Parts: sequence; C-alpha cells; structure tokens
Amino acid sequence: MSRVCKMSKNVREVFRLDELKDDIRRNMVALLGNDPRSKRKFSYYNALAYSVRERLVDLWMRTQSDYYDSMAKRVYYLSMEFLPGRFLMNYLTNMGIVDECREIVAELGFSLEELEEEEWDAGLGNGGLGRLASCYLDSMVSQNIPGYGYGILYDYGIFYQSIVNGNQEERCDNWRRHGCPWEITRLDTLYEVKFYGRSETYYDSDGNVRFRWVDTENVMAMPCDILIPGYGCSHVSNMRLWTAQSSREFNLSDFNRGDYIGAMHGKVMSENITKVLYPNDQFLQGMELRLKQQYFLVSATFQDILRRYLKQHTSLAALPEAVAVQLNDTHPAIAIPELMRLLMDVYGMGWDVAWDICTRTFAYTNHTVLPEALETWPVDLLGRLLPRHMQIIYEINRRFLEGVAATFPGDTERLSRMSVIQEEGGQRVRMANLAIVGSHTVNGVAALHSNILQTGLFRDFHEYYPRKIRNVTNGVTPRRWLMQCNPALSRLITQSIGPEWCCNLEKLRELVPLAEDSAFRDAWARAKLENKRLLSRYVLRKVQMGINPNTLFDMQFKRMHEYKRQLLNVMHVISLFNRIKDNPSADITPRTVLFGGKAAPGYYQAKLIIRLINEVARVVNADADVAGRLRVAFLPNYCISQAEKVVPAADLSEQISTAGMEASGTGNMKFALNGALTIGTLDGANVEIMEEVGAENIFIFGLKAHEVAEKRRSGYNPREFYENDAELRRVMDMIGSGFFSPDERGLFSPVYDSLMHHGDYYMLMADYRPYMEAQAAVDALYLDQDQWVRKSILNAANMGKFSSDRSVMEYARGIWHVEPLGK
Ligand code: T68
Repeated sequence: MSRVCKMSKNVREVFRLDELKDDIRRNMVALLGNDPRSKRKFSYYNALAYSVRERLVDLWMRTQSDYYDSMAKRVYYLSMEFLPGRFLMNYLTNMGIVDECREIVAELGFSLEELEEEEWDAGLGNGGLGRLASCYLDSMVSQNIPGYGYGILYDYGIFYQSIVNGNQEERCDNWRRHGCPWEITRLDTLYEVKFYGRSETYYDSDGNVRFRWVDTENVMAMPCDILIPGYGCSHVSNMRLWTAQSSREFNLSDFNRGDYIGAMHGKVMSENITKVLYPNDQFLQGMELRLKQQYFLVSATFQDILRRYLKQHTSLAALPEAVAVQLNDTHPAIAIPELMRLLMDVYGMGWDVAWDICTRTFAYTNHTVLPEALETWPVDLLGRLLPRHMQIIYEINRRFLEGVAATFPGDTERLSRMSVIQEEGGQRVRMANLAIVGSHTVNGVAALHSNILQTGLFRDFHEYYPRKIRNVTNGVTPRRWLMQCNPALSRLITQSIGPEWCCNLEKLRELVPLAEDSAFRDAWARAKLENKRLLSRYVLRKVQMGINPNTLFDMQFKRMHEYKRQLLNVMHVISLFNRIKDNPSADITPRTVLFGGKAAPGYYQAKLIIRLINEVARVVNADADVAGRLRVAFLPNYCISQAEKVVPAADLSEQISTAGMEASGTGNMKFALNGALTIGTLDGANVEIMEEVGAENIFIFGLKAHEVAEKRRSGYNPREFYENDAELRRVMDMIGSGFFSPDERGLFSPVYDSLMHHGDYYMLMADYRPYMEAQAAVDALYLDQDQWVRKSILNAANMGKFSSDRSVMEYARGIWHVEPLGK
C-alpha cells in the first residue's frame, strides 16, 4: 500500500502527465494519421489509449527483468477464455490517474466517459470462468506474484446479442474491426503447432525405443501481448494471446505444384483455428475445431514457457520449482500429455522422471458439476488429431489403473468409473479424470462445490487421493468491481475509512459501525440513487424505456441457463402482476425487474425463456393498473461494460440457482460488494456470503443441496405443488395457455411442459412458494428504507473475503508455492 500512495503522489512525474496532451495529439497524427483538429471521438479514444499504453511499457520491461533477475517462480494461468472487458478505465484506475486524465481530456473538448464508450469490450469468454481468469490476473500482478495469462486471441468473441421481436438474435462480434490499441503483436515470434500425422517408433543411439510424431500438418502460432497493470503500477504483467497463422512451407509445396487456390484454401483453413470463441457455457459440443483450439493454445504456450525456462536453466528436472501451471477447467488439460511428450520425445527423459515433473507442475480448477459440461473426446477423434497424445493418455491410464487396482483389489466397477477412458457408448477420453490424475491439486471454486466434488462427482478420486481435492473460494477484483465501476460509493467509502480498502478489502469492515450513523446512511443511499439514475438513463437509451430510480431495482444478470432459474424469477413477476390485477389499490412495493444474459445459440429452452421474459414485459409494462408499481425489462447484450453499469445500481441481487448446481457464482459477490441485498438459495458461494454478512442480512430460501439430491433419489412430483398452490397453478396456466403469446398460443408450451410433464429437473415448483415468501420479506424490508440501507451497508462491509486478492494468495501459498516478489 505504501507504494501505491507514493505512486499517486508523484503520479504526474512518473507518468509524465504534463506531456499527455501533447502525446495524444502526436499519436493522432503519427499513429492514426488523423488531423488533431478533427473531433472524432473514436480517434481521440485511440490516441489516448496509445498514449496511456506507452507509459506502461517501461514499467512492464522493468517488471520482466525483475522476475528474470530474481529467478522467481512463475505462475502460468492457462485458459481458453478471458473476459477483460474494456481496458481504458482499468489502466487509468490502476495507474491512479483517472482524475488527472479527465482534466486533460476535458481540455481537448471531451468527457472521459464519452471516450470510454468508444471502446469495444474484449469479450473473449462466455461468462464467470473467463471473467474469473481476468480478475485473477489483476490480483496476481497487483500483489507482485509473477503470473501470466495464456489464451487465444479470437477474431470473434462472444456473439453480440440483440433482441428482435422478443427473441435473441446473434451477430458476430468483430471486436477488432477498427483495431485494438492495447495489443502488442509479436510479429517476430512464431511457434509451430502440429496436428494429425502419426507416431513413429525408432531406436535412439543407446538402443532405447523412442517415439516421434511425423507427417504432421503444421500451423504457426503468433503471440499478441496485452499489458496488465497492477494496482499502483509497481508491477505490470501481460496476458499472451495466440493467433493462428498458416505455415509457410506447408503452403509453398502446394504453390509450387501450381495449385494457387488449393494453397490459399489450406492457409485459410489453418487460420480458422483462432477465428471464433465457442459460445457454449456449461455444454460440450465436441467439435474437432474446438479440440484444435485447445491443443493450439497448449502447444504454443508450452514452447514459450520452456523457451523462457531454458534461458535460465540447463535441465528440465527443476521445472516444478520454477513453473506452476493452473488449468482453468479441463479445456487446456491436453497440456498434461503434451508436457509428457515434450519431456520424453523432445528432451529424452524416461517416463517416471517425466511423470513426476508433470504432476508437480499442474493444478486443475473445476468449475462445474453439470454432467453435460464435462469434457470427453472420442478416442478416434483425439487419436487422429493428436496420435502421439492418445498413446500417452493410454499409458497414463494403464499405470494409473494399476495403482487403483492395487489399492482396491477386485473393485472393477471402481476401475471403470475412474478410468480416463470411458468405454460405454464408444470409447471417449474423460478430460476431468486425466486432469485429476495429472495434477498435484484439484480445486473447486466455493466450499459447497468442493465438498460436492469430494463426496459426489470425484468421490472415487477423493478416496484414492485424500489430500488432492481442495477448495479455493472465488473472488472478484475490488479495483474493477467497486473502485472503477462505482465512483460514487468508492468516494464515500474512501472519505469514511481511507483508501486502503481497495488493496485490503477486509478493511471494509470498518464500515460496520457507520451503518448505525444516519448521516452516513443518507450518504450511502444518495450514492445508490445516483447509480440508479445513471442506469435509468442507460436503459432509456438502450431499450427506450423509462424506469423510475425510486423503485426497488431487482436484477438478474448472468448467462441464461435453466439451472440458474430465470424462469422462477419470471414466475414471481407474473404472480405480482396477478396480485395487482386482482387488487389494483393494494399497497405494494414498487419494483423494476431487470434481466440480462446470453443464451447459447443452440440452447432452445434458454432462448424461449428470453422470449417469455420479453412477452411478460410487454404485457406488464402496457397495463395501466400496474403502471408505477411493476416494470420489467430485458437489457440486450449483457457484457462486462454493461455489468459495470448494472451492478452499482442494484438493490436486490437474484442468485436463485437450484442448490448444488452453481459452482460458485461471482456476480453474487459483485452485487453484494456494491451494496445490493441478495435473494438466493444456499448454493455456491451464496453459502459463504451468508456466513460473512449474517443470515439476517440476506434472503435465503428453498431446498438445500442435499435436499435436492434426496428428492431426486426418492422421486420428486412437481404436480403436487401445482395442485396444492392456487397462485402457482394460475401462473403455470397463464404460461401454458398462451396468455403472454396471444398470437401463438402454444409458444410457451415447452416451458410449461418442462415443469409439468418432464419432471421439473431444476425444481422450480418446489421452490416457488419459499421464493414468494422471501420476496415478500424483501418488499416489507424495502418499505423501511432505514433498515434496508443499514443492511446494504452491512453487506458491502462484510464482503472482504470475496476479493480475488484473497483467492490468489490462497492459490499462491497452498497450490503454486510462490510468494509475492520482494517479500
Ligand atoms: C462458471 N462456469 C460457473 N463456465 O458456472 C460459476 N463452461 O458458478 C463460477 O462462479 C465460475 O465458473 C467461475 O468459477 C463457467 O463460466 C463456462 O463459461 C464454460 C465455458 C466453456 C465450456 C464450459
């Protein structure tokens, strides 16, 4: 912290702010070829971005030589997804120059906010898993842990969602169409990545059998770095994202044969590898291109890691002392056989030495227990694309099962459950099993989730490796998710308890006594209202709908998925609508219910729920009896920059997944940190949020994870709830009969049927009444603004645990065995 304060004192000097305005003008001309007298916001945004970035390059090089000189152990965070969102404000925030920059930009005739809006989000991820990776990069570099993100620079990130006649439509997200000032492309660094071909046996000079991978088709990987400034900028790190380039010699042979178009076709095909992010979260599509993407990331990354390592070491034997690799879910788990291949086939090691190095290098984070999300690859696909890896996987499995059989003699059922190869329904490679076997540590992302891994999904493994499976509860970076996105509240907090909270979130606890101070409560409420006003303006711009900032802002923003139960929220909205219609003069708490989230393009039921939300909104918002008391809107294209507007304005955060299904959730943390009260089930990190904020400051309802499991076992009958609850029955009948789709009566039958006829897998019917009761408690409390604001303060004040700084330190000390540099 002392460094941060020192930096902010002489920030003008360190970042040469006196020269910033001239630099912006210079970059307008020299880099962008624009007339500085033009008033194009986009040009000025770019000129500002380049001028900010160039101020970090020096610090970044200094950081890298610090790491090099101290021979620090490095952490590599391998992830198919990162969701950094926009960079400009994050750079300025972490550099501590937001206010200074605002002044300079004003002198040029702009507001900082309008230039900020010119930036497209880097949407290189689907949701929580990708955003977590970005929060962890921020926390690693802010705490001087030598960490790097490795990922893919997709040309097209997560699709752009628009809503047309109530339906989701996907448009391609060509986010770098007008360039991206943050990337530093390394045109001179290229690695070759191999595919297909075959594994060949030969004898080395000592007469040992060896393998080599031959007759491959090769693609080149080119890195592109994006700087990641730590808070206070004592260190600057980077994420290195790979793009695919066609290999030159591959094409040359075709060109020489005179087949120009054929050669160009090969070039285009190979460059397709990094074209597009797969838009499915929690669902495995199993396409060959996706496996290619995974191996492309892994192969390029390991060439880069080993090149860096070998600059300072002569032998690979000490790799685990110098390198820790965290696998963000199983998506990069092909890294395990890849490192084995490199150590054995390229560096000549024997199996046992190589395996020991491997298992001391890798750790794996699991993010889901949903069976449809667990990755398995057909053996014939994997064997064709990566023949040598398939051989290695078989050998890993053979040796592993030998060990299991020795520990549990005669337990063949267990062997088939634990095998890396699934036999039933055609042979497939189970990537989770491979990742567990090849890692020293496996972690879940919240206490409940890790417990479910130990006792449910990975129970056999937990019995075999009793210390391997652990918990690291997720966290979010307080820099982006409070300081940057919520200036009004941040200012108030800093005025009250000083600035240290943003690097030591536990400090927020000093707000607890202030919850009893009515002047502080008023100031807190004013900050919330200011944010609600800002959001109202945004909503008006985006969906041409006026919303009233004095109503309760009830928010559910996350990917659309049945297990997240946006439908349960809709059922509550319909119930409120009915109550108002039945009794138009009833005294009810006015609410604005807002939704946002993308559905995977092939996920029919999730898309239908988006449509239902929009049709319910149409009916509710048009009804004169309801006016002023209930409004509903779906905000299109939920993304990081939208979250930064939504989160600070929420009164109520909906975290209502079926217990046992949401691994952690991180939106829940962001909302509570910004003073929203949570209505939620005892699922994922909600459990720990309740422990921290106190049961009296959160609205918990519904079945618990073990009750869901028991109900599934003993037979669950959703109809029972329908028959015994008139209000529920009415809601279901309205959905099923076409009340919200008068021109297409059967439109929502699949929604009705999933609950009434197909078993209601996510148990909405069972949780409906408890949810309604919890919502009634919300309404009652909101009428007592003093109490509400008190609880809002207590929520934020007790969120210290959920800083990603804490999560990253747990990984650092418990899993990576690294310490912050300079300590
Ligand atoms: C999320 N998972 C969890 N997956 O659902 C959430 N999946 O509970 C948790 O808080 C978060 O991870 C961080 O730990 C995802 O976001 C994906 O996005 C995904 C992407 C591709 C394939 C499968």
